[in-house]
Amino acid sequence: MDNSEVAQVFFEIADLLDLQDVAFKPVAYRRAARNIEALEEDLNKLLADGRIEEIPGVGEAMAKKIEELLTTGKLGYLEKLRSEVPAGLVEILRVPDVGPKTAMVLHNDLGISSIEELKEAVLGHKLHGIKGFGEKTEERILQGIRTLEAKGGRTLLGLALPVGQAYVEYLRASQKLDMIGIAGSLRRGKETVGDIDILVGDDQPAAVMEAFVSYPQVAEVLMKGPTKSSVRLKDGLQVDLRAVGTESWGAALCYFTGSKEHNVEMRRIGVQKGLKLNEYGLFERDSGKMIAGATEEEVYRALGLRYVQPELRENSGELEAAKEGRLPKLIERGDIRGDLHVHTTWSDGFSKLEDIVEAASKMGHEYVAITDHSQSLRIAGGLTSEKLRRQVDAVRKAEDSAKGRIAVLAGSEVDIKSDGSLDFPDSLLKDLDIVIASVHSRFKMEKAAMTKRVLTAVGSGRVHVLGHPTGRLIGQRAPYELDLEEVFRAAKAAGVSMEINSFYDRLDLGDTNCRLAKAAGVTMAIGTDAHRVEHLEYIKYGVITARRGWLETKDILNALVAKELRKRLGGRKP
Ligand code: DGT
Ligand code: CA
Ligand code: CA
Ligand code: ZN
Repeated sequence: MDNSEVAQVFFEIADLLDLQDVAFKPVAYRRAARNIEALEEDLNKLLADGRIEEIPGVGEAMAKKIEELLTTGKLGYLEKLRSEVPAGLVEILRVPDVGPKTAMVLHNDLGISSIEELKEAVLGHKLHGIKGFGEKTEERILQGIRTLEAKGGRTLLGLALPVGQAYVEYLRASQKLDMIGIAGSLRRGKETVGDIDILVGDDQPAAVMEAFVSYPQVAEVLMKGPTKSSVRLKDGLQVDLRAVGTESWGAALCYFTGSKEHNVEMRRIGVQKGLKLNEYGLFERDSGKMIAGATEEEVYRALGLRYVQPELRENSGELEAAKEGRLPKLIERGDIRGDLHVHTTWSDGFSKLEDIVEAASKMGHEYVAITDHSQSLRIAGGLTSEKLRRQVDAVRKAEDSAKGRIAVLAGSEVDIKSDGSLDFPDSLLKDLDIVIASVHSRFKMEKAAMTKRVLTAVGSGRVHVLGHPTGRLIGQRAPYELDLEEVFRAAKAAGVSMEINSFYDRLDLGDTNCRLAKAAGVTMAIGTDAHRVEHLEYIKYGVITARRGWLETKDILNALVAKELRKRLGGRKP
């Protein structure tokens, strides 16, 4: 067992004691757990030296428990506590606003011992009768359950990244740091993250730790140590900070970027070469001499590998590719020349067409496609044929007003109806510069029917892009039943691109499916699905997703210059 595992056990003990309404002890266990997490040294080493009781807050009784955990990997006391408290009650504590007291009342009065049962009771208004519980409490608990379900305890990339970047900028500026950056799953660009990890290279990090816990957004300091601290922000996000010596910056950045699986494979490659890799550096096994560690690049090089971009570090073939020099040259934000999916006040957007065009031009786009909804999608203000005709004129005018600064494509995000037909007649679609076809209704069709529906649209000869191809909303709505492989095959044959919808609750296609689509020879179109000017920036999340899908410039439709794009879009329309 390592330090963090022992700390986890102590946290669990504290929860279990809370549920038994034991006084004082939970606080003591939590304090000890935090101190263990903050330790510099390995507990196993402290045990060997007989120094366990030197840990602040750890007395004789706790020291014995730590020893039992380290030597046997188990703890009798924990097992006893677990047997005394109904399984599931600990889980209920994860619901925001439900503390141990509430959990015990719910259990004793209503026999509730799982989140599932709690939800049922709340929906059935069973909490009403209990003293101290009212409608408000029910509402709050239900809200809490929903939040928990939606995120699975994780936060969307698009919500976490700005928070992490602002935190890093605050530390960089106030502490004059050059070695600072985001690590963990956030650096890898995963669609959701468990927490935010920040790494600092600094030989005297005391002031950095102080500044970290003093950040105005901090709600609670979970732990503060000389090289490690951890906070919870007001919005609920947890942020971990680690500081390492400057000579270890690269090795530590590798280590704390992960993924864990990538790290394991890196260490294995090291072992084969007689080397030892950890967060402090790369060392010769026999002499202990440090041979790399100041930069990530030198760590990879010393292992005989090309540099692996963070988005690829999932142990899904990137290390073999790095060894053989066949890593992809990943698409970058700067390679993207325009946005292919934008809504305006003509349908359900909040920004005017003219403002979108202006903003897109300002951010450096060579083109922007205006793609409002089609007539069937009434709740989203879908355009009638006649209104779309008028919008095309407005788009041409907006382009003229831009005086060559930006090309404006007249398009539509046209509904794929349940029989696979498109929501506008051919005669209208053929006059548009770009057509995105999307499913927005009847999500629950069976796989065969849904696949046929989508294939009909893909094969219509009128469609350039299949919009948000799986329909999933991260943490909220599962993808619809669809044979994606068959869709990819048809798309390749018809020259239809798959969208990477960049809105951070969609990211659709996601990373894995991007990779599959590329393997099937399909190109991707990155679009923001912006509904207001500010959303245009979300293109970055589409780019990150594309990178996680191993995509290169040639795989991306909107990496083409305007002229080439027009040729490609026009070329395949009959
Ligand atoms: P998350 O936060 O669940 O989205 O995922 P990560 O990957 O950010 O994981 P996190 O925050 O627990 O740890 C950050 C990185 O630190 C992780 O990607 C790899 C490294 N790391 C953490 N714990 C371990 C460990 O026990 N073994 C190894 N090899 N690496 C670890
Ligand atoms: Ca993390
Ligand atoms: Ca972490
Ligand atoms: Zn849509």
